[in-house]
Amino acid sequence: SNENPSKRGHFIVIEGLDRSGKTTQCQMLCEDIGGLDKEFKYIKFPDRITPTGQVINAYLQGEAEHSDETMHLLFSANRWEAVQGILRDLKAGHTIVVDRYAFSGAVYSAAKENPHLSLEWCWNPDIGLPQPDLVLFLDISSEDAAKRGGYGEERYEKQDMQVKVRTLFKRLFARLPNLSVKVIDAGLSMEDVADQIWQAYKELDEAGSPSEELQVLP
Ligand code: NYM
Repeated sequence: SNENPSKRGHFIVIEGLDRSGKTTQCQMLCEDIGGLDKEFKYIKFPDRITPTGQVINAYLQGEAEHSDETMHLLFSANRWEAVQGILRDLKAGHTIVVDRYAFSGAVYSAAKENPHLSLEWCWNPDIGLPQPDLVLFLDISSEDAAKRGGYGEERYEKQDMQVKVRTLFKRLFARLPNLSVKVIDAGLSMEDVADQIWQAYKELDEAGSPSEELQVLP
């Protein structure tokens, strides 16, 4: 139970390419946090349930066509509509583990063959979203990711796209020097990746509670 209920929860994001093991690692991290008797919430973007999420889901599954710009802004809106809930939960002392966030949002769109979608343009609509206390980037080469039973059938799940996405993730993180990013080799075993994530979580937790006032994405 929470020793000091006035302290806000941690805001943790797990990012990575498709097939990097993000979702499994989010689940393992949540279980471990729950095992410490701490309250947590798991969020995944895109949230395919909301009205924007349903449009996104149809698009990803190839059932609907929309312009690249429209889709980009819908992915961003899908995060903006979650902000109040995130702030409320953090304030209530719950740690939030997020599966993909604004970083995926910027790099997947910027990886498209569309000169209008520069990394800068793609980052802009997410400026002002709550900034995570910690980003865990599960880094895996697209070759190793592809070996894991191959990509799925959704849009973007192609090797040439994944190569660009990986490069863009690194470029984006380099542009955000005040963001706490930990790069984890996702080519390691599931247990080893989970250990490194747990280590990073404990460092964050032991560093004392994060500043009460959440920063926003610059
Ligand atoms: N994706 C995800 C984007 O293109 N923009 C975004 O803002 C987000 C959050 O959606 N291939 C892409 C990355 C994935 C796809 O994500 C679905 P997931 O985690 O496979 O459900």
